[in-house]
Amino acid sequence: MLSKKIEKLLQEQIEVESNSSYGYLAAASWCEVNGLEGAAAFFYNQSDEERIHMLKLFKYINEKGGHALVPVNKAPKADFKNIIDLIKYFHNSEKSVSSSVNKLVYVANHEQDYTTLNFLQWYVTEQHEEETLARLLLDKIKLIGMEANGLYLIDNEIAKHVNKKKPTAITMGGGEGG
Ligand code: OFO
Repeated sequence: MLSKKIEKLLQEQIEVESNSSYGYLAAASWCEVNGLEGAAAFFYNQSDEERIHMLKLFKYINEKGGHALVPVNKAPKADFKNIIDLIKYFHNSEKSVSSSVNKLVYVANHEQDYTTLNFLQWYVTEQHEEETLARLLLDKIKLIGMEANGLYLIDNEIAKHVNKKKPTAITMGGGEGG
């Protein structure tokens, strides 16, 4: 059984992951309409991954006797000044997700809920990887700069980080129906 407090925090984390998923979907769409195909593929993939993070929380809450609820999403940011602005947004978003995961870890530890603590370790590792990736991309694209063919190189650089192991709308190909 989950304590009321832990269930509430896990439910809030569902919202956080869902908002990330929609935020990255909006980012993917912005990239696509701005001719950045590599970055679009990357953010479609990120969006799918965040949805999976959300679903893991659904399963966990329900398995522990709680009731996971579908969250109401905030309208995601749809417009960006440029690709650097977008990657900054990605980095800030990951930092904020990490803080909410850390808060959950703190409370689970305090309540001696070791099952939840164990479950959360996966999120801790994931956040470390995603924050590192966001910072790496930000450093690299600042280094490349947007002059001359910079935007083309940036797009290729981001495309290298699409996680091809997991199926997404992009890697599955479009227009194949349900
Ligand atoms: Fe959910 O992995 Fe980052 O945000």
